[in-house]
Amino acid sequence: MIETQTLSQQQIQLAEQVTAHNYHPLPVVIESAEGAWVTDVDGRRYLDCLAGYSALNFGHGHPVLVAAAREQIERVTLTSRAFHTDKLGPFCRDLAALAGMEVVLPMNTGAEAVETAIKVSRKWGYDVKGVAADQANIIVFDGNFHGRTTTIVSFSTDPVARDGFGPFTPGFRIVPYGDVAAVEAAIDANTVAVLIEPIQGEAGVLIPPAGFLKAVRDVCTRENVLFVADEIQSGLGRTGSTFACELEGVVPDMYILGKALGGGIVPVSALVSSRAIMGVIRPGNHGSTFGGNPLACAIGHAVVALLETGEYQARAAALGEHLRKNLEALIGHGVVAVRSRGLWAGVDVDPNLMTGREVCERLMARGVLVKDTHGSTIRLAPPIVVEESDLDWMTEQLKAVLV
Ligand code: IF1
Repeated sequence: MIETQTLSQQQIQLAEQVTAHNYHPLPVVIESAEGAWVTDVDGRRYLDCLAGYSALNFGHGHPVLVAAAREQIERVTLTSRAFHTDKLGPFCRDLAALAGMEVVLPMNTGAEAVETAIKVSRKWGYDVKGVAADQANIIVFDGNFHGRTTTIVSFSTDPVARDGFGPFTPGFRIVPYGDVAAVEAAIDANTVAVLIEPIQGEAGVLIPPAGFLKAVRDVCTRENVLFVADEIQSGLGRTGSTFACELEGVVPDMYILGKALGGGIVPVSALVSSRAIMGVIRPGNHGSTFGGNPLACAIGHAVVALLETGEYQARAAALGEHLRKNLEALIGHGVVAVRSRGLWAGVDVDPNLMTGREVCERLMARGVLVKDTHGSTIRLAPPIVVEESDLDWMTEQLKAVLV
């Protein structure tokens, strides 16, 4: 029977047999990619409008990033942090400068960097703020997505992500996203941090009300609570600025970065903060075999250099305006609402028409790869190297699917 199957079908069948079913991927099998486009094993091309959940902000195979990776692979790729390398200092110096901060703690995945932020916040609470041992609490938000470790899912409000994985880590207080009064009410003398996505990705590219982030920042300053921004998905050019916090004129106490920091080549994450805050971490308190490895640092350094020019942020802002106009023209034609910042859009499709999953399947048949979130919402986050004409073509495909 194998002969009658396409190469894609063969690969999907194999994967279904030998992998845990922790994902329900679209039935496309990608073999190669360049820029904003991918090619499947049967030779079909697709516009990648997910971009690895923003890990591919600079596109597939960016020549500068690939060159940095290739060069470093031939020198040295891993030493562990037991030794110094010539790549760690320059990367951390330039990343800290890009963020307007002083000190970097490099890790690998986003979830690890969030865990790192939780540990640093708690230790800061005990060592600096004077919270009694084991009494620290952290304020988080309804609809949050910060990763999948047991501590992080402890404060998830998504039953699919959380249920069945207890017992849970205590010390988190969940308040409604966008509600400053609720943040204020939840803070007490033991509160060490507010952990927040400046725009909620998984929740459907939810943008908080104007002034909300600023008001939370002010409350944190007044109450001596750390403002910790998870910019793993919103940061590094996606929204038309280096950080989404910038759009609201907010400077956090710590940035949590990941995804695009590794250029879509290797996992690179980091916590970026001040010397005063990061100083609570002493040798042996925290670490990782791979965090800060020379290959990761070489690639991360090249990513920071791309962002230093401002070119990608400006391009995301300009193309984002174009994308927004395109999508807003579909409101009333199968689209109910559009939320966007830069090249990052949540599109609510009329739930009577079809589910988000169906939209994704039909777009795939027309050569566009996107991902649904809950219900009838799809999210669009093409690589920033995408062409304006690609965005117009994608919009035509979406229109054809919805009509
Ligand atoms: C999955 C969502 C996107 C993140 C923020 C931390 C992490 C993420 C703001 C953890 C990760 C991912 C992971 C991916 C799906 C995905 C996602 F839909 F679930 F929310 F992108 F939109 N903070 N986001 O968005 O980073 O440990 O994965 O490196 O299936 O888990 P990680």
